[in-house]
Amino acid sequence: MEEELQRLVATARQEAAGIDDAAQLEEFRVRYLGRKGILSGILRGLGNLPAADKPRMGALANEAKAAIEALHAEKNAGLGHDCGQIRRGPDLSLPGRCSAHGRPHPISRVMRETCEIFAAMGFDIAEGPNVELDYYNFEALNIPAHHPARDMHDTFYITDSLLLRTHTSPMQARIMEGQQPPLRVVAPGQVYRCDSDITHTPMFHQVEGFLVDEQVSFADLKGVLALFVNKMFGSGVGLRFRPSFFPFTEPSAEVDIACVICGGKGCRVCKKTGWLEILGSGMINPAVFEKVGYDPKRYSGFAFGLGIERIAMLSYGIDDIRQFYENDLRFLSQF
Ligand code: 2NL
Repeated sequence: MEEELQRLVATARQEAAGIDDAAQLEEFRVRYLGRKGILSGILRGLGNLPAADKPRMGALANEAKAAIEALHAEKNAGLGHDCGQIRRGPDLSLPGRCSAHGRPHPISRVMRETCEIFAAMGFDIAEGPNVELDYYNFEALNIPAHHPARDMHDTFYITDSLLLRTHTSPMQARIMEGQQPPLRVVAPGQVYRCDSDITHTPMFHQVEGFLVDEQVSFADLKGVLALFVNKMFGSGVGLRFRPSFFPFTEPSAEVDIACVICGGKGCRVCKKTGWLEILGSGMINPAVFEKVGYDPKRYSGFAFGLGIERIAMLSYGIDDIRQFYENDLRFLSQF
C-alpha cells in the first residue's frame, strides 16, 4: 500500500503538470480530492486494515492527500482567473481623453514680458551665477564692508567670500569688467535675502538693467523707464520719480506709478497715498566705474532694478507673495 500511495502522488504530479485550464483543474480536484474521489476511498479503506498497521498507513495516506492538495493549490494560483468577462477592443466611438496642459508660472510671464520690453529697446540679456563672490555682490558695487546689507541677518553666506547673490547687479559688474562701453544690458534672475513674511520670500526674482556710454544723462534714464512703465502698465498711467539712495547710484530715484487699484484716489493697496513704488534707479556712481576700470570722466550711465514678484502682485491684484510658491493649481491655473 505504501508503494501504491507513492505511485498515486507521482501520477497526480504528472497530470497536474499537463493541466492548462480551470475545467481540467476542477476535474483533477474531483477525481483525487472529491468526496467520492480516490483519496477518500483510500482513507475509508483504512478501516479494513489490521489494527497494528492503521496508524502508520493513516499517516501515509494523509501525507499523500496533503501532497495532492498542494499540487492543486499551486496549479490554481498559476492559472489566474478570468471572471467570465467578455473581452472587447477599445470603443472607438468614445471622445478622446484630453491631457492637462501646463502654462508658464505668473513670475516667468512677468519676467519674460519685462525682458522683452527692454530687448525691444536694444538691451542685451545676460544671466549670471546665483552663488556669487562677495566682491561682485558688494565690493564692486560700492557697498562697503560695514554696510547693513552685508549683515548675516540679510544675506545668506556660504563662506566668508561666497554668498547667494542678493541682487542681479553682480552680473552687470562682471560685464562692465569684461567689456567696453557702449553697453545696454538687462540681467534677470533669482536673488536671495534672509527675509520671510507676506511681502518677502527668501528667494525672489529681479530684473536689473544698465546703460553706459558717453554723455548719458538722467533724461535718458527717465525716457527709458517711462517707456517701460507705459508698455508694462498701459500708456498714460501716472508716473513720478522720487529722490532716493543706493550706494551704487548717485543721484538715485525710485519710480512710482499711480495706484492700479484706485487710480490715485487712495486705497488699502497704496496705503492711501495714491502711488505704488515699482522700481529703483539712478545714475551709476563714479566709484563703481572706477572699480570696473572705466574712466568716470569719459563715461556715464544709468541703472535700475525691479522686483518681479512686486510687479506681478500689482498687475494681478495678489496680496500675499507666498501664493507664488505654494504651487496650488487653483491659484496657478488662473494665469
Ligand atoms: C531696487 C533698486 C537698483 C541698480 C539697482 C545697478 C547696477 C550696477 C550699477 C549701478 Cl552694475 N546700479 N543697479 C541701480 C539702482 C537701483 O535696484 O529697488 N531694486 C529692486
